[in-house]
Amino acid sequence: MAPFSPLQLFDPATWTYTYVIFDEVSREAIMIDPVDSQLARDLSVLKQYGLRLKYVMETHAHADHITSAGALIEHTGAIAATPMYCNVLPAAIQLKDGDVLEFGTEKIEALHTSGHTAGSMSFVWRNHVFTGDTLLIGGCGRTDFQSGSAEALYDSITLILFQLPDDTIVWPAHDYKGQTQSSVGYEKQHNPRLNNEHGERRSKASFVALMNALHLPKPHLIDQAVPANLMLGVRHDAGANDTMIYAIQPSAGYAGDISAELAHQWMLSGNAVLVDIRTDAERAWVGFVPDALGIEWKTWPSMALNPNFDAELTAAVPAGASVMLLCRSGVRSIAAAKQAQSLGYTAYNILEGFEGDPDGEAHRGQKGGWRLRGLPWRQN
Ligand SMILES: N[C@@H](CCC(=O)N[C@@H](CS)C(=O)NCC(=O)O)C(=O)O
Ligand SMILES: [Fe+2]
Repeated sequence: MAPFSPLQLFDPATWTYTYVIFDEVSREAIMIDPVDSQLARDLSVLKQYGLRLKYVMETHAHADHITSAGALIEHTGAIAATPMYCNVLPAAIQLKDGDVLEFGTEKIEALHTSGHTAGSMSFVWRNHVFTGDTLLIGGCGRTDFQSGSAEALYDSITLILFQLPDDTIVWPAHDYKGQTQSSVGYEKQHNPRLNNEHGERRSKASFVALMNALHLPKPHLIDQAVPANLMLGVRHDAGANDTMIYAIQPSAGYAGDISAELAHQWMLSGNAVLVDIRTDAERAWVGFVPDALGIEWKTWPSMALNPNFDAELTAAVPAGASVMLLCRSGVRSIAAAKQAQSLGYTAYNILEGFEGDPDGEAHRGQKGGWRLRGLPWRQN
């Protein structure tokens, strides 16, 4: 297979690199360290490459910019994966050392590389390592705030990252000089934080002394960025949209309840398949949802369970996909979501069902905003 590289995206205001990697066949993607002000760019990159964002990952709780992870979840249905010891509580996946995430047939492994912060991680994919602020090109992350430790950083770099093969490509979270990538072999030989002027490896004591003498000014956004990043970038200051990540309410037996708006967005972005489980008779009478897959949960008029539900769903939707179940009011769809989840799907229940308001158009005196381009409304 031809070698391929991560997409490297740059935020010039904070000198931050965001990375996108994806499986070429399934188009499932992950994004590492996205920046809030670049949300529109990042969404358009996903669209341009035809990608479905599966995971949004953070190497640490950043001090110098605010993540767009929460907003990306809202827009794409991605799942947040953050290092466990960074205490980003709303993230659905709390990564431990050695955890592996899969996207398509690709795999990425989390390595706990503490030092810049206690929870910091690096991520290894093929012969690439995303080092966050643990190892920078010709440098390393500072260790003077946010539970930083120069001793831990020395061990993480020399005992973990420098043990990767020399030809592993190094992709840092920041570069302040316009450099884009390096390799483990090059950094082992030439990184001046780890090697003295004679090219010899510094002792841990010498490294610690060097780090303690840096006296860098504090990142100017630190006081806003850290609390925001502990909430995946969802701010609680005036004007911020507090409801964002709470649009998914976890629930027992299925992936969770989602609002009509979120379901509509996921449908448009192709992140989940909308399954309309109302009876054929209800759909014909009340209105269809364009582009939805119609699979009855109960049959009319007996309202007995449809014995072919499982077969019809598995025939129409690929295994492992995300599905969103819609009924009239959001009750039947709970049972259907549990059933879909048990069949191996990531299944969501759409709150309020067909009576909900996916696009702000349902307030016109009658419910049924889901009938977006459907049949004419029938009074009854
Ligand atoms: N001037 C930047 C500060 C940049 C900064 O401190 N970056 C951190 C990463 S969050 C670092 O470790 N820098 C390493 C260095 O400058 O050597 C700002 O105000 O945001
Ligand atoms: Fe950092």
